[in-house]
Amino acid sequence: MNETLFYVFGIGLAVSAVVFSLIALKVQSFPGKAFPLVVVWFLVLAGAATTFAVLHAQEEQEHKAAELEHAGKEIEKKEGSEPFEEEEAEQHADTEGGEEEGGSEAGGEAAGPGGTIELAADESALAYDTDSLESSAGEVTIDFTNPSSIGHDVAIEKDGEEITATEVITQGEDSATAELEPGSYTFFCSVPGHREAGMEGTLTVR
Ligand SMILES: [Cu+2]
Repeated sequence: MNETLFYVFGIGLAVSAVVFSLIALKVQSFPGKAFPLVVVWFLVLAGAATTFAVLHAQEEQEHKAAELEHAGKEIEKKEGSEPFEEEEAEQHADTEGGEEEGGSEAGGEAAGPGGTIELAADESALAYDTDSLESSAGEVTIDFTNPSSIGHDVAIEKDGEEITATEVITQGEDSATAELEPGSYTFFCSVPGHREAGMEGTLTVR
């Protein structure tokens, strides 16, 4: 609106200048007595054109300010939504990690570093030096020491099924190795009567 009025008064000003110049060229006495009127006419046109030019500039500034504000709000919206997306991504990653951990347990594969467990028999009694062993899953080796002259061994079983066992030895050492997945196993001495006498314990594989 202000832009249109600016052009109307601006063009009016230019046309007036040309028209008055032509009149002045043809009519020697012009402007003569009409001079104040011509001055007022130009002042009004110039003033109006300037006013609407300023109003138009203000309108443009307001328009730009509004655009900037709108853009700012969009940026705020985006910034506001980003943390949520990141949280979602983190939660998703956590879930995946949990699935992977669960998968290895349910998969039944002995994935892991495994390790070596030390176990010894008592020198005189029908007993081991512990009834509780622990290992990480994987290739697990049991290093068995028997300082007694009574023969002993170490066997590992799960759900009543023997997985591995050392030789029955006296005053010596032997080892047994097996791929073990996480779970609870039983270790025991297979020499008749020894397990019943107390030579057994629990091997926990994690
Ligand atoms: Cu034994």
